[in-house]
Amino acid sequence: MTDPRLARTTPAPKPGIVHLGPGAFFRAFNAVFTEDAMAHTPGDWGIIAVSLKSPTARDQLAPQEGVFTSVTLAPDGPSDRVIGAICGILVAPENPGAVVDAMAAPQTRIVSLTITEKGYCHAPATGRLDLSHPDIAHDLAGGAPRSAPGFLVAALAQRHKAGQPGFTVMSCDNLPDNGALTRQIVLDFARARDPDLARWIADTVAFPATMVDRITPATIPDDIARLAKRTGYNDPACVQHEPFRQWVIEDHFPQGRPAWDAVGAHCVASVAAHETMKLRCLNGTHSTLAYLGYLAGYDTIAQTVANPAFARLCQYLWQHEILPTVPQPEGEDLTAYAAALLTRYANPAIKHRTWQIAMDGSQKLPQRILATISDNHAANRPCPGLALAVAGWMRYVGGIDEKGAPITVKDPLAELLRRTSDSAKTTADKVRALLAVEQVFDPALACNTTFQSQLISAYSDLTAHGAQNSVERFLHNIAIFQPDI
Ligand code: CS2
Repeated sequence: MTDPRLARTTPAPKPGIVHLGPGAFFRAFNAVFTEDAMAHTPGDWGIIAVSLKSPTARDQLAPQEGVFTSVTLAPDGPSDRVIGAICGILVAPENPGAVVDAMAAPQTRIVSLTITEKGYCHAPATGRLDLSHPDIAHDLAGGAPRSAPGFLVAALAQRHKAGQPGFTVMSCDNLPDNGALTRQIVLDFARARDPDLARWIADTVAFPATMVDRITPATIPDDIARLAKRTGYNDPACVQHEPFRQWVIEDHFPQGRPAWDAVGAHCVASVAAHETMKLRCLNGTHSTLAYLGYLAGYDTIAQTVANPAFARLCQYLWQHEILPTVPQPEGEDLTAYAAALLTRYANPAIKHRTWQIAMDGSQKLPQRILATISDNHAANRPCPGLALAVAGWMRYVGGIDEKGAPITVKDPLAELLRRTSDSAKTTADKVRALLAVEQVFDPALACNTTFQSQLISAYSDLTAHGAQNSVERFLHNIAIFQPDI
C-alpha cells in the first residue's frame, strides 16, 4: 500500500512575496524563516513560488497545496517539520503572464530570488548584464519573458504604469554584493527597453543585499522513503538540511518585510563583510573539496573531510590564504567561524555530493576563490593552496577522471572549457589556455606569472599522482618549506 500524500491542514497565508527559484535551498531557508516570522508576528507574507524553467517543483508541491517537510539532519538523527508558507506555485514557461501579474499585484511587496549564479545572465567578470545571452536577447526583443531580469522589469513596468510603488527585490544567491549586482542587471535590462522606466527603478526600487547560509543537499528518493517510514506520509517535495542557518540582511525594505529579525535573521546596515566571509571561507573550501574530493573518488563532502589530509587542507586554507583577505564582520569570531565549518562539513547525516557542488564552477570560481587569490597577490602573499584548488577545477573540466572515465561536467561553459582543455597538449599549454577564458579569469590574474607556475606545478602533480596524493604532498611540502605554517 502506498503512503498517503502529505496534505495541508492549516489555511494558506495570504501572499506578500513572490519568489523566483523554488528549489531545495529556498524551501529549507527562506520558506522556513518566513513561516517562523509569520508565527512570531502575524502578517500577509505567504509566498508565491515561481519556477523559471522546469515544472518539477510545482509537480511536487501542487498536489500538497504547497506544504512540504523541512527535515533537519543533526548528526544524532533527523527531525521533521511541515512548512505551510508557500501559498501558490507557478511555472513561468507555462504561463509567463500569470507570473508577471503575480509580481505586479499590489499585495506583492517583495520579490526574492534563489536562481543560482547563472540565473542573473551576467558576465561574472564585469557584473553587467550579458546582452548576448539567448534569454536576454529573446526578452529584449519583446517576447513574453523567460529570464529573471526580463520578469523583474516586465512586472516593474506594469507597477510603474499603474502608478504603484515598486516591490523590493531581494537576491538570496551566493554572489558578492548580490543587491547591487541585481540592481545593475535590472537597470541594464530596463535601459535597453525604456530609459524612463530605468530612471524610475533607479530612483525608487530597493535591492537589499543578503548573505544566506544553510547546507542543503539535493533530495534523493532515499530521503523521501526514509521520511515516509518515519511519518507515514509521502512527500516528494521534502528538503533535507543541516541544523545551522545564518541570514544577514541589509535592512532596506520600503514596502515592509516579515519579522525575520525576530526569528534569528540579522538585519543590518551592510552585509558586505559577512558576505565575503561566507563566500570565501565556506563556498571557497566547498568548491576546493568538491573538485579535489571528486577527483580523489569521494562522493560526498563528509567523506572527503573524513580524510585527515583534506580536513587539514581546509584548515591551512582558512588560516593562511583565506582569512587574511576577509574583513572583520561585526559580531563574528572568524577563527571560530572557520573551525565550525569543518564540523558542519563532517556531519555524517548530510550527504552533500561533491558532484553537486562542482556544478557551474565557471560561475562560482571568481567570487569563491579567484578574488581571494587576487587579494593575496596584491598583498604579496603566496597562495599555493588555492592554486591547487583551481588546478583541481581545471582537471575536472577537462572531463576525464583519474581512472580515465568521463566526468559529466554541468556548467554553462562546459563545452568551451572541454574544447579549450583538449586543444592543448602539454600541461603548461592547457593551464595557459584555460587561464585565457575571460568569462572566468580576470586577465590581470591570468597573466600573473607566479600564479601560472603554481597552477602548472599543481596540475602536473594532479596528473602524475592523483588528487589524494597531491593534497598530502602539498601539506608535506608546506610543512618543510614553511615550518611556521
Ligand atoms: C555549495 C552551496 O552548491 C554549492 O556550490 O557551496 O550551495 C552551499 O552549500 C551553501 O552556500 C551553504 O549555505
